[in-house]
Amino acid sequence: MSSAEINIIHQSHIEGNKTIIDGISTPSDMKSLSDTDLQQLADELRAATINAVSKTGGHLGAGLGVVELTVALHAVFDTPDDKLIWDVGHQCYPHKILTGRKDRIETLRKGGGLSGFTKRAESEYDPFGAGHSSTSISAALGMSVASNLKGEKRNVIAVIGDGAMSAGMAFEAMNNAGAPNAKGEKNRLIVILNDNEMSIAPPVGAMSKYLTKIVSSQRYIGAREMGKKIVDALPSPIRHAAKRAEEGARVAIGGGSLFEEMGFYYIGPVDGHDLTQLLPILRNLRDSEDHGPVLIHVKTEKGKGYHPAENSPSRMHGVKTFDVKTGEQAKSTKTASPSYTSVFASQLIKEAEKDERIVAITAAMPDGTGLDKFAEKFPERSFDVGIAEQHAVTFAGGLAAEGLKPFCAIYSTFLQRAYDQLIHDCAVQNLPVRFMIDRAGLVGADGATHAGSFDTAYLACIPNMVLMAASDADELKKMTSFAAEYNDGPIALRYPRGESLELNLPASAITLGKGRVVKEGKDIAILSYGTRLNEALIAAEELNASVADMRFAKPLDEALIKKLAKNHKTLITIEEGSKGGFGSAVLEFLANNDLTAGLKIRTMTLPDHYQDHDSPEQQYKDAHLTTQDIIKHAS
Ligand SMILES: Cc1ncc(C[n+]2csc(CCOP(=O)(O)OP(=O)(O)O)c2C)c(N)n1
Repeated sequence: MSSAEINIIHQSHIEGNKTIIDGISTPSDMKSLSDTDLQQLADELRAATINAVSKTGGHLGAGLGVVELTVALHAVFDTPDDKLIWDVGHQCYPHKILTGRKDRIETLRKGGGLSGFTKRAESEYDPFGAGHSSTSISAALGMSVASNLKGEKRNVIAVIGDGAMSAGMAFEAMNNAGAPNAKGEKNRLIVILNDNEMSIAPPVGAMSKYLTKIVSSQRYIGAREMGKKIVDALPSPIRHAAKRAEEGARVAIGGGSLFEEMGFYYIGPVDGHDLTQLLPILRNLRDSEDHGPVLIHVKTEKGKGYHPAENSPSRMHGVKTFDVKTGEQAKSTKTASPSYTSVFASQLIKEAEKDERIVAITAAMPDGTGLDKFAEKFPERSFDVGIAEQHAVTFAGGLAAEGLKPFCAIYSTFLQRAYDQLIHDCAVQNLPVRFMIDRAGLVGADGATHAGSFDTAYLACIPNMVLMAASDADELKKMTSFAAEYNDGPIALRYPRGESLELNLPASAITLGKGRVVKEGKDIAILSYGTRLNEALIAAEELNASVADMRFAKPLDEALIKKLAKNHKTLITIEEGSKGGFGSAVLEFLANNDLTAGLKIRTMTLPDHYQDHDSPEQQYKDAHLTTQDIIKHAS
């Protein structure tokens, strides 16, 4: 669809011409539509999605790729009684439009508005919340088993991308789903593999190659036609003879055999933009009584139907607001300073130029972590392992065990997934893996599932770990450099999302476990760990307080804490992290060393609840981490 066509559809909507989408409040309104109407609905849904995201920003390409699939699934199945689970949830905007949220779609990712992912609290049509990838098959299997145990009959459908399919969890779930239960039966489950040959970046690894091979095999295309005829001709429910016939065709060409071997009934590849293929297959599955786990391999194109997104799927994966006609995204008005991500990446490149043992690892986020720049410079020393954080960390452990200096750059929220690998494979063996923890702290519009709240708390309790947090761009450079030098065990460095600050504080070298006093004052001392140093300094002007940039949460600068406790009446710790992190460590040290007598102590952390998506400014206010909040805590 060209931009002009999108505008025509959108314009006719604005001008009050009757469109089909106007009549759809929930999927039940789609049941009376003919297949031709459903095609028209898909075109309108695509235009509505593009127009909404052009105003809100957010995930674009993934949603456009599943417009027809979304229409087909809601037309055929009886949601919300049938359960539809979108993996990651970033492709669910068209689903939201069809499931009672059309009128609020332009509030996406804004404070008080719709979430950018699926969310149980938001709608009964979102039976399982997401944000992190590769959870859908496990959740769907759980729901399918629960239905069986409760004696209820329903369809449970997981839609998972080819990128998400590369993660260990997806395989664990398929391994479980493909095996018979205690009664010797397999659970009814439909997995739709949405293969658009893209993750955020081009997908990596053998799985991706395997899927490409299935789709591109000449022999298979012939068989696909045959498969389609058979599927079209299938009586409902699917009969064993027909099943065997189709299976024969599929086994002969080998397509999908990996899934077959895992106990799934493989159907595909199917053109995911062709309703004449999708609808009969889904209807047959819905009507068949006796199917176990089925995998439908659907081939789609990311950004489908919108040329700027088709041409640049990586750039249009997540977008700012944009001009529908040109696809041009909004530029920030002020002169932007470099992001913390790019400050880290540039420094790492400098370090790697000096030390050839430095290697870098990303789990499917080369752009997001800045390691795409590193890969341009050092392709052989750079590793994108796919959406596989657990593997990334243990792989880094292996590299470190052989004397290399791995920098494993993973967002705080995604590192949660590799917790055991971090302890068992790195820390217990004291292997010097460098964890570069991007997006540490609040993340604005991405909301609770993506907030980097917990890393300090979940890392500070691990023996052998060293934890640092950067308070500005200069500190991030120095700490990256320090991490490159430090070779005595695992070390983590946290830094936030967004544009970097330059606080222009006097130069001071980084020493293991040492903080620095950046302002001398009286009575009140603010101990800042990481990003809130600027707010602490502004508050300290008004309070005439001392400020320490503590730099390390582990090992703590005990001498400095002791000195500050002795010379002040009030100690305030502040960090952009959950309870149980830096502030707790300081409190524990003070209590265990009888340093609390006569001292007023306050710990400022993120709140003990999940913060929804909002502007960063509002999130800081809601978290009570602003300058004014520091002043209030002092009184
Ligand atoms: C555990 C985890 N790691 C990384 C991400 C970041 N992420 C969001 S979408 C995405 C790509 C998903 O690719 P795919 O499953 O193929 O879906 P597509 O966007 O192509 O539709 C990634 C890596 C995530 N959401 N969860």
